[in-house]
Amino acid sequence: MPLYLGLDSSTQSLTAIVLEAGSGRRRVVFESSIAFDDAFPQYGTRHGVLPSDDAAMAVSPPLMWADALELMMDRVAKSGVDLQRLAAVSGSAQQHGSVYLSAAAATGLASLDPARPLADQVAPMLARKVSPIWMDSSTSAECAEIEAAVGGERALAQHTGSRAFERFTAAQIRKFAKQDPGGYAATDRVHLVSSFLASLLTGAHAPMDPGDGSGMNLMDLGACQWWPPAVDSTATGLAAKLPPITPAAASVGTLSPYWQQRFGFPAARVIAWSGDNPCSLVGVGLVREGRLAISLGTSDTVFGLMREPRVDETGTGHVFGAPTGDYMGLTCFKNGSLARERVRDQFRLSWEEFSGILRRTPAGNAGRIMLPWFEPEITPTVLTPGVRRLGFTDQDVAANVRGVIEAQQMAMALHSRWMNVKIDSIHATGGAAANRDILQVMADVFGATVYQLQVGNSAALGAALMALHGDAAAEGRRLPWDEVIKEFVEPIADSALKPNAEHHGLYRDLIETYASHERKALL
Ligand code: XUL
Repeated sequence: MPLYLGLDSSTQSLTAIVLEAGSGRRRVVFESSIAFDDAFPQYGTRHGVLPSDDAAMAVSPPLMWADALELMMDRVAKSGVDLQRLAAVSGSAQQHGSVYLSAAAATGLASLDPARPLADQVAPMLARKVSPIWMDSSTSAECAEIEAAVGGERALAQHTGSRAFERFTAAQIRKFAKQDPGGYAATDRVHLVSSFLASLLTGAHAPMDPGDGSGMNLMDLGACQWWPPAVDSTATGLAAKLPPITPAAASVGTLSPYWQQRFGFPAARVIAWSGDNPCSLVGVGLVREGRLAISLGTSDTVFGLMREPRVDETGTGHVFGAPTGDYMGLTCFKNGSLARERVRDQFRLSWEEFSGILRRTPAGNAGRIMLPWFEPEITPTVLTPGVRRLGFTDQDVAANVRGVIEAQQMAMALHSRWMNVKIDSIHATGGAAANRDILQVMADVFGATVYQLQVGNSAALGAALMALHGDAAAEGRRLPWDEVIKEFVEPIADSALKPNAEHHGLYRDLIETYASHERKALL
């Protein structure tokens, strides 16, 4: 019975899931995570990011991701799973982050020495030591320049699925080319985190998939190819530095001799990696239109599958490619776990105490509203952070706990209206989805039934399921996505949280108040 490995390189950790899938048996046989800060203190990251005095800057060391990949492959090899049954590997990575490789990479990747650690051999291939990641918001000038050059934000959004966003790769590449022309000239290939890690597995430059490619402001959504006006407006000579785009979940090679000789892996197929949100779409079972998923992680994201690429007229959301070959709408909020943890830590609460407060306090927080911008925010764009508390102080424990949770849920409901998805149910995922008191607020705000999923690591699970789908496709078998996810993506029995009609009515009004405070705060 074949095995499928899914990896997820997120902001803070690398997770692996191995699935066994054959006739009559489908189950997870291995699951493990490595937290970057703990496993690799030598890089000095905090929550996976290098500390910076500038709140707008966020970069991470790509060598740390290579180190984690090697450590995880070692763990998988030693886990007791029968490696020879491993048919395919795929992966997920935090979106938008870019890795800059020099011309040395083409030969370097193909000749990795199995006697030596990976990161030591990747170091000489880097044209830039750090990778700007999705938390970076330092590129407003570049966003404006790119939009102006392609004919405005609408033109960019119509073609690439998003207006220019600070964290999207085009603006990041442009900033690098402006600030370090030498480093940019020495760059032979710009990878995303996903295609970089896939390249390390195959021992050759891997292509990108449309799901992650659409997080760059460079890809034409309809054609799933680079859009020349955006590419040419971003930086000189960029077209020659971008990898090709491959269809979603296509086979891009096999595990290179490095992995075979160093850890005893077979030449398993490597299926194109994608971004964590496209992977989560599959990992939470959104292979059909009509449901919404909400991931409560480092970032909070709300997303749904779309058959057609409907672009957000309000300019807050994104349209990405989906692993199924469809599209997905997504809105991303930076103040996710970090904001929840800030409130919890300020009052020295345990999560149990935090939940207890949610249970004891009335829905609607007596009309009090928080704008939870502890960090610079992506949706709406808030470059200078600052929490606004309307009707309470920063010392009021109960008002702050309820305030942050209600604010996050109302912001998600408000800024996902553009997707026009009829929401009857929500699949909740990510670390904080374990907290049923937070999910009850979600159900009440959205007026929809919320389900918890069995697997917390939806992006890694999605990647393993992409490996399963891609492997079948490469062998000429068309496996419908409903079949792919069967038994792996089931909501937890009895996990359904139904909305309270009275509370929902209250939130319907409060959202309009929230929206008007948000508008005023942004003036
Ligand atoms: C999505 C986004 C984040 C990252 C987090 O646009 O920026 O969700 O993908 O990993």
